[in-house]
Amino acid sequence: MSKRILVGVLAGAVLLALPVVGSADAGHGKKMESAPRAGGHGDHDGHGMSTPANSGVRGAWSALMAARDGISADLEAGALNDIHAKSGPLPELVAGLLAQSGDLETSKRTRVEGAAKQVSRVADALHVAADRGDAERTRKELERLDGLLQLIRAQYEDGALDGGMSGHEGHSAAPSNDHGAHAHMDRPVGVVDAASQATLRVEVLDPFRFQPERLELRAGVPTRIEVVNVGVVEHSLVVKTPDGAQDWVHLHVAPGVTEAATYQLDEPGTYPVVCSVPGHTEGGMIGELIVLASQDGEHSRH
Ligand SMILES: [Cu+2]
Repeated sequence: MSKRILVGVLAGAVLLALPVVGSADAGHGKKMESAPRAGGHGDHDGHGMSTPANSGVRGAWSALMAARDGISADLEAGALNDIHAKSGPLPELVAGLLAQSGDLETSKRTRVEGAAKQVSRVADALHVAADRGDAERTRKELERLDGLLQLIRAQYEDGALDGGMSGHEGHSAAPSNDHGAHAHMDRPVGVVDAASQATLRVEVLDPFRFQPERLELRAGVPTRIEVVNVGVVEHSLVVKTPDGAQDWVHLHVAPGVTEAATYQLDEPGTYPVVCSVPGHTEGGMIGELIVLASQDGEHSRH
């Protein structure tokens, strides 16, 4: 454990040095040349480390994960006082990742930039909650952070950030929502035990899309909704009740998995569909569900 933190600290040192070198090229010529060596600890200034050329994003990512893991460890240990100092650098760490991500295609870069803004907000909320000694709130904010980190991670090629050694869930530092907001989910109120009379199939895919985005079902008709996750991160399909108080439809789907349930919705109208995984709605993962008016008399005639 402490070894990983040490690695994270070292990676962080590399990370802090590199963007300065990069910006020197872009703007002020040689002005910044001496900056990376500030501090006078010349005994490991980077030249002795065997860092492969492509380690930039990995180093930045592992520094980010080390910070995230540190916050999680403090939370588990009840050391909320220590979280303030660790949440502060999160936005810089994401900025550092972006600084190393010159190869990223524009649309993916835009998503990482969008997530970076939200990381800043979550970092603030994290330390406010921790300073207040509110462990429950701190945990919620950490879940939001994990959602954003997953969103960021999904923009990179498989293994580009952490080697992808043993599949998507393999890395111990990978953010996970498994024991998070979804574990204590109530049964969606639209679920019925009746036999389905229709089927609606929806794919959820990266980056952050429902396919199709517009769903239709008939009011009063038990309809099986199947959600197929063809992406590499977890997703969900959620429709709130018209008063917004409860989940009408909620299917949470791990990568590569299909989840289904039979729903009966009785109130015609158009309702927003969202993915409840933190950060995904903001990433553009939205759709709509149209509940069509029932056809009165049809059952008795046919
Ligand atoms: Cu999603």
